Amino acid sequence: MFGFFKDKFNNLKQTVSNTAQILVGNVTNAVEHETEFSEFVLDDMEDMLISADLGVGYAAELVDKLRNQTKIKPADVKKYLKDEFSKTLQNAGSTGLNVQDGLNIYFICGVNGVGKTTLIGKLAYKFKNSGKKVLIAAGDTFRAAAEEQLDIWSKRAGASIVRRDKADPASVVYEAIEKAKTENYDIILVDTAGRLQNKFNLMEELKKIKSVIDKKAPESLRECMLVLDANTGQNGLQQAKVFSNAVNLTSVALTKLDGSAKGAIVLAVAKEMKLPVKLIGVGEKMEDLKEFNPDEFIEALF
Ligand SMILES: Nc1nc2c(ncn2[C@@H]2O[C@H](COP(=O)(O)OP(=O)(O)OP(=O)(O)O)[C@@H](O)[C@H]2O)c(=O)[nH]1
Ligand SMILES: [Mg+2]
Repeated sequence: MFGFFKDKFNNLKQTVSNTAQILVGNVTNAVEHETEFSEFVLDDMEDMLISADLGVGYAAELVDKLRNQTKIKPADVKKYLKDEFSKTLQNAGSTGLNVQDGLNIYFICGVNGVGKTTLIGKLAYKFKNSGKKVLIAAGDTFRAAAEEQLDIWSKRAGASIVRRDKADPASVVYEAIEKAKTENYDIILVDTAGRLQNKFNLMEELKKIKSVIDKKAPESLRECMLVLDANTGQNGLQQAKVFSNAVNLTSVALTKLDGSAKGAIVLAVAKEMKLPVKLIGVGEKMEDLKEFNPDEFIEALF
């Protein structure tokens, strides 16, 4: 795990308190005083898990395991959920952000407005503070204000930027890699567009940018990270599938977790996509980024 994230556990507890209430609190309150897992109780529990945005399949699986068994009692429901959620996060793989010696490239994608550019600004700041030389590649040349926004973030963070108005994003990334290699940068953060004329064009553009990295610096690509807005709930899963087909994702960043009641999407992504959540956005400021820690997340939920 990369050492620049030092957060107080209590903050995370605060951040996920709404999620904890609907995902754990409500289910536990409704179930733990029952004497047995009747069909009525199980149905109720399934509905609550679905409305907490855990996903229909995952909710059904959790409830099915409680049917026709006698070992786990309703009074154990909290511990049961805790164990199941822990297993799901474990099975999704390592959560530490992949950082190595030499050049590290992070490719950041996601639909419009999820918080890609903000995440890049925050990451640039974290890396910069830990003594790294950081270059941002402004791969969103589609939206008019995108590069200015990135410019502001890069200045705030003290990072350099490669931007070319209206240029082909793949050529911007090409140039960034050349610059990083000749000037010994440690980090390239690649911002990408969230919306093009249509989904097909967006995916083709992402593939093209990715292929530049694959050709010019395959050994340096550390993460192909999908950014999801926690508040989109199950829609996020659909997005993950589309992006996964295009660019072979390695991880997820979940933004806007502050105040969201839909943090269960962390578990849904881990379960359905087998992708680890590595970063969480917990506000709009430069410091509001945390490295996701599954154990802490589980403790904060329960
Ligand atoms: N509360 C909160 N707001 C966030 C967080 N991350 C981003 N935002 C806000 O979300 C909005 C969109 O963020 P951007 O970073 O511009 O999103 P984007 O994915 O780059 O958007 P496009 O470039 O249009 O695709 C901004 O108003 C951000 O301040 C977060 O973790 N918490
Ligand atoms: Mg953006």
